[in-house]
Amino acid sequence: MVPIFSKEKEEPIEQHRIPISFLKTRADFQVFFYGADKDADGYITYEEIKNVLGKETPSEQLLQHFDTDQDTMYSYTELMRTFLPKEKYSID
Ligand SMILES: [Ca+2]
Repeated sequence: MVPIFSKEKEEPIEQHRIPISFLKTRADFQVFFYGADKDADGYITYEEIKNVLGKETPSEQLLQHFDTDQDTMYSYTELMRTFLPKEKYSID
């Protein structure tokens, strides 16, 4: 018998986030993002994230789930959703 449906469950990963001890507020996040975005194009790479977060850097495999458009670059919005609780990232 060939199974029609995969048994693997899709995790609703967008509901999760990755807490970082020194990223608690939008101000913290802005310092992190603009500090990491050396060429100021609004996108940072995994390596740039790693340079700033150091040993708190999540694994590349885990972080890839938050690269919503799968372009291997992390935008401000993508990372805000990764690191901040929802009530902190509403755009005003
Ligand atoms: Ca992206």
